[in-house]
Amino acid sequence: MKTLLNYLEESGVGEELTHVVISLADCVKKIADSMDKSHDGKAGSQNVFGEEQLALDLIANEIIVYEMEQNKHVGIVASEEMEEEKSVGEGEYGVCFDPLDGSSLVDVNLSVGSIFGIYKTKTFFGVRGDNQLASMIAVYGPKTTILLTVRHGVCEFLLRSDGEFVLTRENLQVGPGKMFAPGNLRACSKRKDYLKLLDFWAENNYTLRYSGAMTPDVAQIMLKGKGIFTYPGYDEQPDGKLRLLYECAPMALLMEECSGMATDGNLRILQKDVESLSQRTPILIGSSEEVQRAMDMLQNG
Ligand code: FDP
Repeated sequence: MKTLLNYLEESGVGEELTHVVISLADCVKKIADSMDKSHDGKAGSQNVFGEEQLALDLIANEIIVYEMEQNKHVGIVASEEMEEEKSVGEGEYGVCFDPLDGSSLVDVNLSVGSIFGIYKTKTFFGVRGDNQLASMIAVYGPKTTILLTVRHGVCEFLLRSDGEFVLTRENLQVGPGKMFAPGNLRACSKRKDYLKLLDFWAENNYTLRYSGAMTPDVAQIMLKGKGIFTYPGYDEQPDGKLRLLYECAPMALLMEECSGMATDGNLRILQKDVESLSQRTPILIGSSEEVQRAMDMLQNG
């Protein structure tokens, strides 16, 4: 079976980017290991031995920052768990990440994820998703998997029990099909257009698949090859909740590499400039057919 390293070597992306992706895959292994059965994911809780635990999202953050400090090709990191970007060395690569997306679901044992965007940059201010050299998400569920793009399509890798990531699916494609994952339903109380879109999905026999964590919700669209995930804004929260740099831009690159679309309702997510690290954006992401329909039916994301 082809390993992640075999795949990267064959893809011709070069030794440096290969090294960065492999370091991130090592982080995913360590994060998966930290989700031991006694951990409920919350800070201040104790494990079965009565030891104090850090929240899992902080542990995941520490794992990634440490690994990136060890990688000579990485110069800067930014994390949803940190207020500022952090210099980690002299390398040319910048890695941004949400270390544990959906962390509020750990205690109820639903799937969660990690999200990574890889750039060649010394700062994340002013970058746009289109500048990413690669992006990757990890899903921690019944299996630990990675979906990766180095801009040659999207592949899935499975973490085997021997610690090796092996290629399980390649050239993922997203096309027509009736599946929806509707985030931020609170917006319906203020937005009749979003309620109308929901009615459309319900009346037309779409399958509802929504877990409450964006990473597994968007991963399933790429793996099932159909569907849409939405997280629009509304007047109290005009840009919604999801972060452009840490969540939406890496997901958007993956989705476009699967022939899908990702937009804020007006602009491709990948064309949006990062003006602040915590910048939020509405997002409609999935198959071109479904995203186009949502854009037509919604006023602005
Ligand atoms: P979480 O807060 O649990 O980390 O961005 C975070 C996120 O989860 C997404 O994974 C998820 O899709 C979204 O928030 C859920 O938002 P709501 O709380 O509005 O349902």
